[in-house]
Amino acid sequence: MVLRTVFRAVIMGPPGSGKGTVSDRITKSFGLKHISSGDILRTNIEAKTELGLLMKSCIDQGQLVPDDVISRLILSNLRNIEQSSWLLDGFPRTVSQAESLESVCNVDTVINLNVPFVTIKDRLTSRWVHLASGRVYNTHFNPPTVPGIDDVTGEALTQRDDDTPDTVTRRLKGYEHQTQPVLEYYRSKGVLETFSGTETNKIWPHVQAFLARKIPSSSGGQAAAG
Ligand code: G5P
Ligand code: MG
Repeated sequence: MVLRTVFRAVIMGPPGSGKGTVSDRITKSFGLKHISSGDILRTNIEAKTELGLLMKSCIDQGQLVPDDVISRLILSNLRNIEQSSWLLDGFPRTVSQAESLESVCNVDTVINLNVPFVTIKDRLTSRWVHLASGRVYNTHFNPPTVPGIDDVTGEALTQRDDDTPDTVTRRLKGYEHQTQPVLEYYRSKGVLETFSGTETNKIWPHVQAFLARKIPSSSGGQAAAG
């Protein structure tokens, strides 16, 4: 009998904790497919889809979009890659979203980036992004080779509308009230792994070593015989 092995991970942490940065390293090292709820929403806004137009003001104000909308969107993305190993970034963000996810699959591990709020604020106001790919830069931490230009495509970088100081404060408050309970949810299921620190380059080797132990060697990217 041929067994199919897939690995399903979630990455959590406050806004600006480095989820996108660490996700990029995880996908490069382990081949998991990266699904970012924020990137999907921003792509919809950019393309002016009905969903994007409806959700734009919510996101720009630093509020969460409704649970039913985001759950439907993410679960439909997951259905397209159910034979692959994946990493979910930015979802689930409420206990209701975590329950929706659990209704379709179990999560193997939840990586929690525990970065102090004081560290975060400066990072976000100096962030630049390549919208189409979700690639993230920072004028201090990882600047693009040419200022304002994406290293890979040569296209222009932009700043996110929700990276203003006031909106960042609102997003951090929302995280405390709505998302921290999700950490408890996963802790009680025994799948939560927390990595604390103030620098991604110091946190990353621990995440990498943890995943190297955790991920079955046959499960990177595509489902494989196990
Ligand atoms: P997002 O897009 O999921 P957030 O707020 O969760 O947004 P964000 O802002 O994308 O998270 P991140 O991915 O955790 O942050 O961090 P990052 O981009 O990797 O790093 C931040 C910056 O710091 C970058 O410039 C990076 O280069 C730099 N950096 C990284 N490490 C270091 C370091 O060690 N040192 C320094 N100096 N810099 C560093 O969600 C956006 C919105 O979409 C909606 C909500 O409205 C949300 O606010 N949304 C949802 N709503 C409901 N439910 C959901 N599930 C939703 N998902 C998204
Ligand atoms: Mg992100």
